[in-house]
Order: sequence, then C-alpha cells, then structure tokens
Amino acid sequence: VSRLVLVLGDQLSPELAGLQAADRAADIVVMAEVAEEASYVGHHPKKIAFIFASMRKFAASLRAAGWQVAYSEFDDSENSGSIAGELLRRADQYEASDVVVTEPGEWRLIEALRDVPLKVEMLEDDRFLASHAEFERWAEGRKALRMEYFYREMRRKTGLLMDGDNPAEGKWNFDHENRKPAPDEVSFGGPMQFTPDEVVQEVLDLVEARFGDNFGDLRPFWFATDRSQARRALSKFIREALPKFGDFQDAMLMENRFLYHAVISMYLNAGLLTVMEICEAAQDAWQAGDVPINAAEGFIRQIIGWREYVRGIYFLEGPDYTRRNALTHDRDLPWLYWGGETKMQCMARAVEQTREEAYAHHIQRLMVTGNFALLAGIDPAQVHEWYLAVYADAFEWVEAPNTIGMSQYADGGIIASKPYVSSGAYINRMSNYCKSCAYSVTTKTGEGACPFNLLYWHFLDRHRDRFEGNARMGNMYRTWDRMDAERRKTVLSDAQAWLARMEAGEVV
Ligand code: FAD
Ligand code: DLZ
Ligand code: SF4
Repeated sequence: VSRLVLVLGDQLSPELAGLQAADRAADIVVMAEVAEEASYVGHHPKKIAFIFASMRKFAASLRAAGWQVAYSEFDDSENSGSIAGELLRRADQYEASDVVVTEPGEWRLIEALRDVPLKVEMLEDDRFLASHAEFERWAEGRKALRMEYFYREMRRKTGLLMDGDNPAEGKWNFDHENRKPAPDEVSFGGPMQFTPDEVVQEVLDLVEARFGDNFGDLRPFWFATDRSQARRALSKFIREALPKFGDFQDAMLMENRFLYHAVISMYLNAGLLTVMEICEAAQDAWQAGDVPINAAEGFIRQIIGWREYVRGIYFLEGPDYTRRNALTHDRDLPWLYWGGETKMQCMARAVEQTREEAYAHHIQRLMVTGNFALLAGIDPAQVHEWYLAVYADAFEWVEAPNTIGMSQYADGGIIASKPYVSSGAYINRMSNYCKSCAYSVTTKTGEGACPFNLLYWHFLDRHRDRFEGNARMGNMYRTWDRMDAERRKTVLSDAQAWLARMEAGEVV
C-alpha cells in the first residue's frame, strides 16, 4: 500500500527528511496550493507567486526523478482549501491511511497536522544544523541564551572558518571592522533577476486574479523559482557583493535597495538552497583570497548563527510566543505601514521598497520599521502579522523570533539583551534618508523635530522601571537625567502630541 508524503511550500528540497524516508516506487507525494496557507495573513503577492511557482517546478522535478506527485493547483475545482483537507482527499483517492510529513515551521500547522484523522508520522526537519534536542541541550541551565556562544558551537560543529580547534584568523567575530556608514557608490548591481518563464507567467496571472488586492506589487517579478536559478543568484552575490558585505551590512541608501546584501533568504527558507552550500561557497571565496575574513565571517554568522539560533528559540518557547507583549504595547499599527502617506523619509522608503520588492534588508527591518513600532508602542502581535505578511522570506519560525524577540522586545529579553531603539541620529549616520526628509534629524523638540528623537526619550521614560538597571542602558538614562526638567517635559509632551496626531490619522 502506498503512503502519502506531504511536501509543503517551504520544503522544496530533494534532501527533505520526508522524501528520504519514502519509497519512490510506491508512495505518493502530496503538494497543494491552498487557500488556508495563502491567507493566514495577507501575504505579499510576490511571496505567494514565488511559492506557487517554486512548488510547481519542484513537483515537475520530482516527477522527472520518478516520483508520483499528486499536485493540487489553487483553482482545481476539487481543492478543499487546506493542507489537512487535501491530505484527507488524497488518502481517499489512493486508499492510503499513512502520511509522512516533515515538521512544518509553524505551530499552527504542526497542530493542524496532528489533528488529521490519519496515521501521521512527523519527522524532524533536518535541513537545519541544530536539531531541537541539540538546541535544548545547549540552552539548558543557561541564564542567558546569547547567540554568540551558540554560534561558536555551530562553527565547531561544521568546521566552517576553523583552524583546528581555533577560529580562523584568530577571532570568532570581526564585527568591529563592519558597520561602516553608507558608501557614496555601490559597485554591486543587485541580485540576479530572472525573466518569468511560462510556468511563472501562469502563476502570476493566478495570483493577480486571486490576490491582486493584497498589499504589494506583483510585477515586475524577478525572483528565482528553482534550484538552479537560486544557485546562480548565490554565485553572483559571492562574486560581486560578498567582499563588501561586512563593511556595509548596516548601511541604507535612498538610491540602492540591496547594497551588498545576498537577497537569498527566501530561497534558503523555501528549500531551494542549503545552509552548507551557501556557507561553503562563502568559505571557498575567503580561502581563495577573494573575500576578507570580516565579510566571510559576518555572513556565515548570520546563517549558522542567527538563523539557527532564532529557530531554536521559536521551538523552545512554544506556541504562545507570538502572543507575548512584555512591554504591554497596545497602539494599532498605523496605516503608513500599508503604504499610507508619511513625512518620515526613512519609513516611506522602507515601506515603498517592501511594497515593490517584498524585501528589505536587516537594518531597515530592525532600525527603521521595527525601531519605529517599538518606540511608538505598537501592539507586537500586529507588528508580527505585518512582517509575516510583507516579506517573501517570512515563515513564522524565523519571522516571529526576529520580530517579537529581537525587534519588539516583547519576549522580555530572551533574544535581545537590550531593546533595539535609537533616535534619528543612528538612522542619519547609517543612511542618506535624513537629507531629504521633511523632518529635521538635528531638531530635538518643537516644529519639524524628527519623531524618532521625540519617541526615543518617550520610550525610555515610560519603561524606566524595566530598563534603568540594564547595564547597557545606564548611559542613556544619565543623558536624559542631565537634561533640564523643562526640556524633558517639552520632549515628552511633543512626543505625546505627535503620537496623538498619528492616532488621529493625520499625515505624520
Ligand atoms: P543578508 O543580509 O545577505 O544575510 C544573509 C543571510 O543570513 C540571509 O539570507 C538569512 O538567511 C540569514 N540571516 C541574516 N540575519 C538573520 C536573522 N536575524 N535571522 C535569521 N536569518 C538571518 N529573515 C527571514 O529569513 N525571514 C523573516 O521573516 C525575517 N523577518 C525579520 C523580521 C525582523 C523584524 C527583523 C529585524 C529581521 C527579520 N529577518 C528575517 C532577518 C533578516 O532581516 C533577513 O534574513 C535578511 O534581511 C534577508 O535578506 P538577505 O538574504 O539579503 O540577507
Ligand atoms: C506561505 C505559503 C503559501 C502562501 N502557500 C502555501 C501553499 O499553498 N501550500 C503550501 O504547502 N505551503 C504554502 N506556504 C508555506 C506554508 O505556509 C508553510 O509551510 C508553513 O507556514 C510552515 O512554515
Ligand atoms: Fe527618519 Fe527622522 Fe531621518 Fe526623517 S529625519 S529620515 S524621520 S530619522
């Protein structure tokens, strides 16, 4: 008898545990484009198109490799609209009662699969370096779960950038050489772009018809949608951008959306690329002398360090993680996140690029849109939904810890040892946004004062009890306390008035 082997839209890897465990001659691979997955948040149309097109091409490659694939297209009249429903329908069709699934990256779907009235075997997703058990072992008994120490374990485990037992070139971390302000010119022309082929065109028409009203521009669509294209995009990045990745990792520019970033997270998360092939390509380029250590190390750390670490936290913390709200922030997400007009140049550009590309790089997410939401006291659940919807690389296991934990401090400091907040000065140092902004970044109160400046102090003041004793924030409180009382009062009342205008729907 045949078993069903479920392959989800972000499990498009031939080495997937479920496929490894299956019998190509007897088992049926089940893949399904379904309404439930496509609408648990209002996904960006580019994200839906990327997933559907990549799913269709992956199904074709499985068939070519001899698998039998039961594939449900979104508009099939029989399509039941959910993963659970499609499994039941296929079980009926093939008279199967056993299902092999590879653990999904979201509690919602894990729970839904556990409830399916079939014999479901759930395998661990071993496309990651650290298993759940390994992460739990690492976390056990530690007072603080700092990424840096976990990262060193992963370096040792993989042997990446290792010189025997020691880190290559004598240090684990070269970040003090990174994070230079925005460069005047960028030599990287941006990620490789692919002209939609017939499969992609058909999906684009479908997505336009069904999801055309979602936030985000569907066209021009240029993402890679299969493994060989994704590998070409990776090679271009390694060759042309990685050498400068470290230097300008935190910079932001009006004229350049990608700077020296890889723009591969959607490919990696969907399964088109593997962790080790990316990191080995970076290591090879360093060994060949084409890439300095600060770039290779910084890049590899994002993948074997941060990416694995946030996944560990997501599964360690459990299904209620996305509902945490340690700072009891409850303001609604303002309309400007969905493209509403704003005078803040940094926010307008980050949202515009998000709408057009379904992409923003880390510092735009963390220090512009994330920073603003945290300063303004926005409900973290709404912030989480936004990030989960608008980025092509957003799946809950990676998005939620980055948003709830790192960016919004809503987990009370599991991921971030201090909140990522800054005034306009940081944005001004790292970008050229402020030069053409209607607000003045050097103005601290009154007419035209940059809202980040006002809200920064408002945030520190309203959370004084929690953060005053934090060793890394003491300086900020001392600066605040040195200001004269009258000025502090003006800052707080200006901030309050600005927030009231935002809440009233004024263009701010
Ligand atoms: P690069 O800057 O070129 O980095 C290389 C790779 O490192 C990325 O492709 C990614 O796989 C990995 N990486 C880097 N930083 C992180 C990180 N903090 N967590 C996990 N992986 C990382 N990343 C996602 O993949 N999906 C998300 O939904 C997501 N949501 C985020 C939400 C917020 C609020 C923040 C602050 C960050 C989020 N990130 C998310 C992390 C990071 O911003 C993206 O991985 C990165 O911008 C992807 O672009 P890139 O491929 O050009 O990355
Ligand atoms: C994100 C997504 C979308 C938009 N559509 C589908 C789909 O139709 N079918 C599918 O199998 N997967 C889809 N996905 C990815 C899933 O939502 C993802 O597997 C879970 O959120 C777990 O990470
Ligand atoms: Fe953003 Fe303030 Fe700079 Fe304007 S002045 S771009 S609001 S940081």
